[in-house]
Amino acid sequence: MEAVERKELEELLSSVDLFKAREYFSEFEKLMAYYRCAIMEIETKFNVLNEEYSLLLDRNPINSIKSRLKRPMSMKEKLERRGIPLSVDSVEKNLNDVAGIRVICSFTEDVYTIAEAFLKQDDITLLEIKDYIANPKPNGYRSLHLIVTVPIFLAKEKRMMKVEIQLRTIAMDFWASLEHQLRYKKDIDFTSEMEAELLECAEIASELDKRMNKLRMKAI
Ligand code: 0O2
Repeated sequence: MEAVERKELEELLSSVDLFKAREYFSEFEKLMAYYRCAIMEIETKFNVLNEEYSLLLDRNPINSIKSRLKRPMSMKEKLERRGIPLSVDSVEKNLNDVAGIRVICSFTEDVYTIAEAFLKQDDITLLEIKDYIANPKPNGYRSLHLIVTVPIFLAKEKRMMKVEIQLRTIAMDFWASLEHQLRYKKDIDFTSEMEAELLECAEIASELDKRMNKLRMKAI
């Protein structure tokens, strides 16, 4: 656990009974360790697919993979927003994105090829799919979102863990990363002109994906 996360968690627990707090803390740490294991399992699956497809295609369909555990404060905010009581059990039951993996692909077609091959694996169960590439969000956000369960094998048990996977192209990731930075920068007033410009940028990024794909087709 990183120092900032530990500090936030300690802050969260400072208001409750100390004995209980210690108990919650160790339960929470255990759950986070399970999520880290799930991230390792899923990352390996995408790395394996990238190896195989790079032989087939003579190029890497996956450009990079990033992963993160949701910060304790974000978990608390999300549960509170939905009016769900804060507990270790409710984190596991109600949050789908505690473990998050982002798979950045070279071309739009790669997103679907990799997602399809991944979802065919018999230990993966698809809980939810949101195709924001076929149906972009009104602000221009594009990505393919999957919520899946993956088993992790512990010393004495097998546990099914939920993981959120976001697959997108380099251009989609460029837009989403910068949009996220701008949106969450506290000293920036997000005006409707900025919204409109961001939407235009998302369309330019999408056009770039299409043109790069055309070039790829010519190069085959
Ligand atoms: P963070 O910090 O990335 O974790 P749900 O999570 O299912 O309860 P929702 O809104 O239905 O809520 O989920 P959705 O639409 O699948 O989006 C979840 C995540 O997708 C977000 O997580 C972002 O990572 C990403 N995302 C969705 N919309 C946008 C967008 O407009 N811009 C950017 N940059 N990212 C987006 P979090 O928890 O919001 O943030």
